[in-house]
Parts: sequence; structure tokens; C-alpha cells
Amino acid sequence: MSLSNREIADIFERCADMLQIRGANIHRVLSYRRAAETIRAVPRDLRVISSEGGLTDLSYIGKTIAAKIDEMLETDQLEFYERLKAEVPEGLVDIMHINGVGPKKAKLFWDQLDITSLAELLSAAEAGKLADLPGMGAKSQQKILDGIEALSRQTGRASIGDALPAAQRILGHLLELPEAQEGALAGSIRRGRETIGDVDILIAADDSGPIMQRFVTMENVGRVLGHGPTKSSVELLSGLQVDVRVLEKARWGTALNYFTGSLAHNVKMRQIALDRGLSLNEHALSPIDDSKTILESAEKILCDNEEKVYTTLGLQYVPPELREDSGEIEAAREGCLPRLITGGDIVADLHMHSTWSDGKHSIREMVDACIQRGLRYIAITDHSRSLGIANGLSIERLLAQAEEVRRLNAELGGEIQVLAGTEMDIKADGGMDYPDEILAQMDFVIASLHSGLQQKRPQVTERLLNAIRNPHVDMIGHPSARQFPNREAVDADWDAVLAAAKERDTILEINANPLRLDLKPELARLAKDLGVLLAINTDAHQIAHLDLMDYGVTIARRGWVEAENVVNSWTFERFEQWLSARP
Ligand code: DGT
Ligand code: CA
Ligand code: CA
Ligand code: ZN
Repeated sequence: MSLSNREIADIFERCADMLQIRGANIHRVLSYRRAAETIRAVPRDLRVISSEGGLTDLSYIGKTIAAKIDEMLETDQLEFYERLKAEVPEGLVDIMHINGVGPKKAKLFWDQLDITSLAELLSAAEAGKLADLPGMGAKSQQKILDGIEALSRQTGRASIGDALPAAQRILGHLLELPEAQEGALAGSIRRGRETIGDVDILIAADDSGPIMQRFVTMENVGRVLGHGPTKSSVELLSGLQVDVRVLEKARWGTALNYFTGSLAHNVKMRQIALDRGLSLNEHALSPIDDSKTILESAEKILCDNEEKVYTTLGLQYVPPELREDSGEIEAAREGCLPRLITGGDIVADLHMHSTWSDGKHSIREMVDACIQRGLRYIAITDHSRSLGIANGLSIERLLAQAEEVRRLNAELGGEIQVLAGTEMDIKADGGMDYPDEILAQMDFVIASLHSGLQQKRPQVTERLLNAIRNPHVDMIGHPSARQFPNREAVDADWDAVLAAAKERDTILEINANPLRLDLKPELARLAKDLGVLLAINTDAHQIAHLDLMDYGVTIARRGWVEAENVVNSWTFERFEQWLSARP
């Protein structure tokens, strides 16, 4: 057994953690952390790169780190790491990963209470022993208990933003083979879930040999978990697990339906089939007798497409994003499924940044990129003054920027409409970051939470309501402020927030960045049901982010959202009218 890229990255990451607990120079700590990040992103086996002498061409990998990689490739271990482990108990690294606990606290628990593992920390906290430590208290002790629980809930699922590009590349790679007649992603990634346990890929082919062969020998495979004629599984160097199944084209519809799931949706489908005297599985719909035994003499119904599975059962076709057994089967039976929004419906993007705050590209560059992507109107919405780390705009700079946007807009002569906007901070005390008379001069005002995210429910709710009730605020950006993988959503009274947004006709954003996906689907659905307006925006900080819109569309679809509910699917004339009718 030799070390994979992922294992090598993990070792560097742990070295960084242990160095930090030991109080090492931060640059030294960072050099290991960055090396780990680089290695996680490398799509090729380090062994191959090393044999070509290319390790030091990778970013953040100098001679020292490269030598350590070679050592691990040759000996399966790292002397430096073994020495660190002798000095710093490994369990402290787990403790450091609790939300709100850093290297200093980990060291404090170790020094004062001799705690060297999560289990020991948990029992100390439960016994109330942490509260008396210097700088701690009952509150921080409770936070640690919450943090340990949150950590144990982390499941090792990949975010869709990481999994989808990788999955699509593999699918494309397999579809290049002449044997592949058809292919698709299935499972949770096809349903558009925000996190993915493993990637499921289906290929229709008569001869599966060459397909499986290519799959298990791809360059980015870390480990082969299984290699058979109908199913193979691998773990990629990134740690992501991928299953490929090969089946006959004649059974494509039942197989795709079965392996797309969800399990709960499948269970209901099978029940409906039974009610109609049919047994449904991945191979076919088979007639059964009264004792539910398959009639071998009767002809099976093969489905080479998914629509046929649904129509045979008397159902409307259910889009994959809805297949969670949350009312879609009942709606399909009544023929009243929503007409879900599609990427093609989106004609605008109302949240993006430029070099004026923390974006990478100038306003002009962003505008040109939006024109290229066929957008009809956009808003430039840089950060506001209290967000110092994001180079937020002072009032003077905000007004200067608005002037520049309007000049540019006039120059463009209607090729695209560019609105002068802002993404204004909702301050920790609930105040708005710009005074009303300034906001009144802007075309489009977003208000967002960026700080005070740990506050209690009444405070957070009040801040959101303050923003919604401000007559100049048009939209709440990324309302729950969650970020994958570990920043949880704020705690707010969402019923109250949605009701206020409805009353004030304030837009709630579905932020399309795969790190955010916020509103989440469940809240988007509640918003839609209440008639709250939505907008799906990229929050682009550089041109490439403009291409992330579809992640947001998928979230909207999982929330049963239709184009009508989403303002940036409206024509500019309609949107402008809506804006001008606001106070
Ligand atoms: P994941 O991977 O945890 O994000 O979620 P899924 O939904 O992709 O689950 P996975 O990969 O275990 O299985 C893919 C699909 O295959 C699942 O959505 C439904 C179907 N499936 C898996 N196991 C069973 C089973 O035992 N019975 C039925 N009816 N379907 C199954
Ligand atoms: Ca899966
Ligand atoms: Ca699977
Ligand atoms: Zn923001």
C-alpha cells in the first residue's frame, strides 16, 4: 500500500496543525497548509509528477516540501511528522477542528487538564471542568459542547461545486468511447443536492469491458474499490468516490430512474406500480399476480427512456430535482407539477463585484463578460464601507462609482442595462451601513449579513427585518449567510423574515455560488409558496464566477420555483417598472 495524493495532503495538513499548536512561525505553518491545498487540487498522481521531476513546478511546493513528498512516496511515511507526533498528541488536531477552538485553546486544555482527545474534551466539558479555565466560562464551555456535536455531524460529503465538474469530466471521458451509446449522471448529483455522498454514473453499452477499463485507469484515480462488468467503483485522488454502472440501452429508462433515486421517491414509485399490478425495478416493469409474484409468462415492459416509466404508471414526468418524496408524486398524479425555472429563463444578474471592492475585474471587464453571456441587465454591487477587509466603499467612492456606472451605461446605448448598486452591510447592531439619503440615489440596493453571524435568533431576526423594512433596500443577499463546508446558517425566525419580505415586496436572493447556495431549497420553496419574490445571482468576484448561475437555478428547481417567481427572468422593462414603483 502506497500513499495517495490525498493521504500526503492530509499529513501536511496535520503537520501544519501540530506546528501551530507548538506555536511555530505562522509562515512555516502556512507553507505546509498551502502545500496540502495544492496537492488536493492536483489532478494527477504525485508519483508520476515526481518521476518527471515536476514537483517544484507546482505552486507552493519548493525544494523542502518536494523532498518530503518524495520521502513519503518512497517510504510511506514522513520522519518529520513522526517526530511532531512524539511531541504533540495527535488528538489535539481533532480538538483544533472544533468550531471556535483554535491552537491556543487546544494547548490550554492540554496544558491545564491534560486533555489529548475529543473524547476526553467531551467528558471534561460535560463535567463542567472547562468553565473554570482562564479565558473560559459557562458560555464558552457550552459552545464547545455544541461544536463537538456539529463536528460529529460532519459526514465527509463533497460539495456539489467540487463534485459536479469532476463528475462531468469523467462522464465526458467515458462517452468518448465508441462502445458508449448513452450516458448520464444519476444519484444525488443528478437531483442537484447541495452535498454529494458519492457520484453515480450510468452508461448504456453492449460491451462494458472497455468502458470499465478506461474508468479504473483514469489518471486521477487514487484507489480502485471494485472492478466488474456491471459496476465499478473508484476513489479519486481528491477523495471523491465514483460508481459507474453499465447496462443495456433497452433498460435505460428504468435504470436511470432507479439509480437517480431518491430512495424515498423510489419506494413510492414501486408502490404505485404494485397498485397497477406491476413490479418495478432497475430492469423492467413486470406484471405480477394477486400474491405479488412476477408472472414469468407475461411480457415485461422495458423502458428505454425515463418518461415511459412515469407515463406507464399514469404520472407526469418528474424532474430529478423534485424526487425527494416531498409531494412530487402526488402532484404528478394530479398533473399539476410546477413548470420549473431553467437556466435559459435567466436574463440578468443582480449581484456582482468589481475591483472597486474585492473583485478581480474592472466594471468594464465584468460588463463585457455579461454581454458575452447574453445577459440583458446587471447590477454592479460592491461592498459597503464597514466591510474593511473587502475594501468596502466610502460614501464618496460609492457615489463616484455610481457616476462611472451611469456614464458607461449611457455609452453602451442599450446593449445591456447596467444598474448602479451596492451590497450594503447589515451592521452587527442592526443598522444599515449607508444613510437613507445615499441609498435613495442608488438604482439597486442589496443588504447582506457578513458579521455578527453568531448572534442569537431575536437579534439576527431583528437585523434582517430592519433591512427588509428599509424602504430603499430592494433585496436581501445570501439571507442565511451559510458557507460550505463549515459555516452554518444564522439562526433566524424564517417565518417572520419571509412574511416581512412578502409584505414589503423585498426580494430574497438565491445566491448561486456553490459555496453558499443560499436561500437553501427548503426556504426557497416556502418563499415561493408565500409569493415572495426571488432573484438568482452569481455574486461574481471575477469573470469565471458568472458561469456559476446554474448551481443557483438547480437550488431554485429543488425549491419548486418557476420563472415567474424570479425577478431576473423578467424583461428589463418589467423589472424597471417594478423598481420605479417602489418607495
Ligand atoms: P448520496 O450518494 O449519499 O449523495 O445519495 P444518493 O441518492 O446518490 O445515494 P446512493 O449513491 O447510495 O444511491 C444512488 C441511488 O440508487 C439512490 O438515490 C437510489 C438508488 N438506490 C440505492 N440503493 C437502493 C436500494 O437499496 N433500493 C432502491 N430502491 N434504490 C436504491
Ligand atoms: Ca450517490
Ligand atoms: Ca453510489
Ligand atoms: Zn456578500
